[in-house]
Amino acid sequence: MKRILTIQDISCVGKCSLTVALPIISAAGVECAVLPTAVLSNHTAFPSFTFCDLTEELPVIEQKFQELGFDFSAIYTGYLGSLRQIDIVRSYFRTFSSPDCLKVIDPVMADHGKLYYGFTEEFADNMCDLCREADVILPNLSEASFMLHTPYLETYTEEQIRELLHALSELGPRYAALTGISFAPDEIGVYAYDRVTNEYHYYKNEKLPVAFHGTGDIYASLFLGALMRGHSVFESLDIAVDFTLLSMKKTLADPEYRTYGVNFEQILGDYAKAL
Ligand code: PXL
Repeated sequence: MKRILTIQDISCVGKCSLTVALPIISAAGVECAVLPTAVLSNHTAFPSFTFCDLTEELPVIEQKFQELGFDFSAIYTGYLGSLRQIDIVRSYFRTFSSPDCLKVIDPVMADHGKLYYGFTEEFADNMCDLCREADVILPNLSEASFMLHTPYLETYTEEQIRELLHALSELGPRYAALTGISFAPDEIGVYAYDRVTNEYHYYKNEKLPVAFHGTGDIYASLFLGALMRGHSVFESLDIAVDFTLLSMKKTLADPEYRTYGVNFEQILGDYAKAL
């Protein structure tokens, strides 16, 4: 059984980051080791939250992992809270790097052209630097534009998306995948580029008229689970599109649904079977 390490915060309430990654990657039949970067009472889309920073513990844990000889088939990072945490993740990448350890970065920091609360352009530049060391990066269009210093595109052509992907892959990662790409009002999907084969890949499905918090984390976790189970990068991106949509549909069908969480639990059985 493969073991991956995911590095992100844990928010006690509000499904995102570790509370999403752990169940999804486990459902994929892959061991999910966790490195919590901070404990929040709830994610930051709620009106207020508490925050306990665990930064100083991360190098201590790194040293212990090294001493005990742990290795990982992938390191997957999501929401990181500070410049120092980016540096620490870089150190983890280097400490545990091997040709068999895939580095996957979801550079969580922005959406709809705006940085999330607490993030700065300096953070975006540092995250961009970290992305140079990854094998796969999964930004949305906002994150890509902050990292590349290009204007945020509300509407775009396929050519513009390909140019962005090319620029992202020039940073270093073999695969760059832009999430949330839509060329028609009723469809949305992922557009990806493989720098080595020079292949582009677009996969879309239905676009629902609602946005839920945490879907990016669900998407990245579904992707990694599929990848670790032996699907190709492009196949895994497609599987993640389909099951993210399915989990959003399950949420909408729930009379008590809240926009700050997705009922991904209800698709885990089918996801496991599909892998
Ligand atoms: O979904 C990304 C995410 C992760 N963790 C925390 C967040 C967010 C997005 O806002 O607030 C704490």
